[in-house]
Amino acid sequence: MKILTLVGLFVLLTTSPVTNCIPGQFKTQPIPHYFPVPVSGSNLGFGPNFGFLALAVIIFFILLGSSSPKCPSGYTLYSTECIRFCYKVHSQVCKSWSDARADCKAQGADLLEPDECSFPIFQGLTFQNGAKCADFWLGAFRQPPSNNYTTVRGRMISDIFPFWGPGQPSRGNQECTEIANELQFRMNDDVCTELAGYFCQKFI
Ligand SMILES: [Ca+2]
Repeated sequence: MKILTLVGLFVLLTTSPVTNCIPGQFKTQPIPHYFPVPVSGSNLGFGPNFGFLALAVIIFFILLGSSSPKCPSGYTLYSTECIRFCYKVHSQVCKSWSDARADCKAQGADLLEPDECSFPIFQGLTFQNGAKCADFWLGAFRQPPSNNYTTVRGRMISDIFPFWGPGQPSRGNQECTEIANELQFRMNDDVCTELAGYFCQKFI
């Protein structure tokens, strides 16, 4: 739609009537001159139109550059001063962490990476409306024997990460991270083969 508007603007501006291009002697439609005006007697008729053509081109590229990318179908934009991405909540079919990640990847996304910028998305989160999964996998895990949790993009998550739930991470045989309903949607580590919903994240 924006492209059609721009094309219309382009056509309108570049086909506007040509007047005598002598300053102070406009007869029908005074048009400001942004380029030198042909001298009297040699009016070639391109002075004002050429100016508007250049202006239309400039406006076109300004609007083109300011157009924002859109999220894929089914995804919602999350945009703050801190971070910008698209996400999709899967709450109807509960999967293991590996299967959940595979599904996100099949959509050209990955499990949502927990960090200080993205975690506020879970504030006030409620899944009372038909969600079949209580907890939701996140894009962070550890690979034993390492005790360190890292995100799917390789960022370390320390034990003092402020969004861990009380007493977490508890480790043991728990190697994958989730948003835990019973922890008021704070982060928990859990057994990766447990079934949970998941958040897919796609950066744009
Ligand atoms: Ca735990």
